[in-house]
Amino acid sequence: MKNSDMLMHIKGKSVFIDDIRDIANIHHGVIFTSPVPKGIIKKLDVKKAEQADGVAAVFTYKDVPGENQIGHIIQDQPLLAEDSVNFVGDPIALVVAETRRQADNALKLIEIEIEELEPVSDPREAYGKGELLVPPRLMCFGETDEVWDKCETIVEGTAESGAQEHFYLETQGALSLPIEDGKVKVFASSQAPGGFQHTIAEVLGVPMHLVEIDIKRLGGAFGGKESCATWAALSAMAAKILDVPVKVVLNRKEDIQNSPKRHPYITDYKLGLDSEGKILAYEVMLYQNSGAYADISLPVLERSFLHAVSSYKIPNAKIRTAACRTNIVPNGAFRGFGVPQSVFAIESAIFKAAEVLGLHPSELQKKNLIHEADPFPYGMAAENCNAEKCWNSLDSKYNIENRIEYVKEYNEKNVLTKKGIAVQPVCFGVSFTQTALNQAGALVHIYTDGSLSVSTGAVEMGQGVNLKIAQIAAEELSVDLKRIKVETTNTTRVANASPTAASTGADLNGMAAKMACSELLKRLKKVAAEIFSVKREKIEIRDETVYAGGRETDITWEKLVNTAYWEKTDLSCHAFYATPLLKFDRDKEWGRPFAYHAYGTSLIEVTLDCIKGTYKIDSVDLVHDVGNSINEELDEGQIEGAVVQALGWSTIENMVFDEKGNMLTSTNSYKVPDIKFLPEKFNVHFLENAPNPYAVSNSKAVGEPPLIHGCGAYFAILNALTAVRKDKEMPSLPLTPEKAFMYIYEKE
Ligand code: LUZ
Ligand code: MOS
Repeated sequence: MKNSDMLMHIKGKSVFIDDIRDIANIHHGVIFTSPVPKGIIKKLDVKKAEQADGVAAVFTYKDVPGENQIGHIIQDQPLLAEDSVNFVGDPIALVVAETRRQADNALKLIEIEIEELEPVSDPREAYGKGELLVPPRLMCFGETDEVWDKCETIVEGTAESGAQEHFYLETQGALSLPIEDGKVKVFASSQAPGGFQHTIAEVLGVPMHLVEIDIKRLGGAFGGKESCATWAALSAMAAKILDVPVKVVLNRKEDIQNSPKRHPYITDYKLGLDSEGKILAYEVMLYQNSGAYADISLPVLERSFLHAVSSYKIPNAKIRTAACRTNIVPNGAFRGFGVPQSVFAIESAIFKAAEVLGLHPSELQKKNLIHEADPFPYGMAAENCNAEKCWNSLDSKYNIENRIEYVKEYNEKNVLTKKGIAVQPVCFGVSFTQTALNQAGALVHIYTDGSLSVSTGAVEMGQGVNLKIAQIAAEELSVDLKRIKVETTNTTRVANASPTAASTGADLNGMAAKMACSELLKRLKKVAAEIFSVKREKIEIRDETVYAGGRETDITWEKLVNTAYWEKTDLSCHAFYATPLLKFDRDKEWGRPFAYHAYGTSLIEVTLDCIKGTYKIDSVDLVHDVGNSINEELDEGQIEGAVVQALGWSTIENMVFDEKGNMLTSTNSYKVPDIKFLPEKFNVHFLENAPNPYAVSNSKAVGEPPLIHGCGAYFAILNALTAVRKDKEMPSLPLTPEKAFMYIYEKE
């Protein structure tokens, strides 16, 4: 079953924000941003810009009608800078003109004087200066301090990972229309209709009902459109004040420089094992480079915190986190949401321990996998634990030991090239860690011709959530998929929607849609029961036909719907779903933050060119746990896409900042995996017979969990590098060909 938008995408007929053009009097906004990482604004003069050709207005913070604030977790981020700037790209003014080019030209006429202050770009340095968003968090599980004496092997080290750019095809943007009576309608490229509506209403100083957000689809998001409402808020503000439609769409360079990235982390770890290779204790400190403002950094860090032990059973753990404020772009959500950084830390520790013990890391990984009923450090026990099932399934298909043996033999025989191999287990908790966000609404209409319209809070961003929701609705009602239209995501139809995030889009909104359909089905059955004078329980609807007492009748779906209408039946239904059982106590760092976990195991093999330091990813073989898949083609696509995104993060996607925090990376220097970079062999298998009782249709969330597989690429390359020499410290991630080259050649 193909993604319903696919044909339109290919023909170029799908509509994204910047495709909406034929609106009378549309104006274009361009943002004037800070050229320095940190400073005090001494003078700002926009007069010349205001008088430039085609310019309708130049807005500064003084023009903001409501609150000049977009921080939604910590109120620390002005929409437009007042007296200080805190990163290169911090918005200072908005120029609105009749064309984008005129706005660009006027931008150059803005005069500014800034007194530069000493910026911080390193999270450890920020930590030292007390520049923290909130006090550090600490989770203690077991008796970590007491068991170090009992450990046979102890390794310590630092793992450092870099930023990542989302590189969605559609850049950030919004188009706002003034509607009568002070209302604005905002078409936004946003994962968070409810959140953006809230922020924009505050910025405009109006009640939320005067802001309508409407979202057709996004050209990719990956978390990058989950939190920061800057662009939508600016377009809404300009539209409201000028009473004209205003579009603010970033070009690629602006998008890379000014929008949130995946957080760079520095992590200090200590791992202790007994004589059998069982992990006894783990201690880790995660320094998050949060950037200049809080954005959604704290939930990201909380997810890192909760995934510190990844897929492993660790009886004693001490986990610490610090959200460090620096002067780089405020970082935010990115598929995986803090988990990859935590996984990188513990896998680095395991890799190091394996080196000390002269083993392949997979021996330690396998020995320490989490099992059924083992507790995570936050108290929740692994339930329906598929960690070992995934490992064994992969092993039965690819014989992990043989593959490692083959690599060893290859490396004994070859000097110019070396192979490397890594196993990457996956264990990913599904649910928003802010428990209350695990809620969703759906509104379903049945029209008198039997066609249906489904609205939910889910945002389609290419992941196919609309198709999954349509499938769920069609199955619940036993009607043809073609009868169902999934509508735009609109705040007037579904209110207070959580962002489509945390991999929960289909879980939450699919369940709400199912519940609404189930209620409608009940009403229709009541009508049928009256026609045939039987009890409602005797009625069944199968493939658009009514069965009464097990017998087929001549009442079709269309006939039934029509009859129901004339019987004055309500053919619209709203339903609400909130994930049950969740609770988490942040004082004790204890509870059940997740509805369930998704598991997987992968095997990644690479070949390293020992002369050039370049490498090739030869193969990725993996087993991943999607429960009962709602749509296998979509799930396979999500798994492949997520894996490739993490292959990029681990290897070639290198965001470079100078020591002041200036981003040196732009469009021409940021390399994402292309088709040639992809592994020649890429085998994706679903874990079989693994229904999940905790989500709709026994499925499992698939958006983020499989991303973790790709982190194994770093360790596969490192495995090859250690076949060249063993006297070097682990390089930071991404392990670019440059770093591999230096690893091979650099004198100690
Ligand atoms: N967003 C969020 C997320 O607000 N909370 C989460 O726990 C989360 N997890 C993954 C991705 N986005
Ligand atoms: Mo969020 S990283 O969009 O799930």
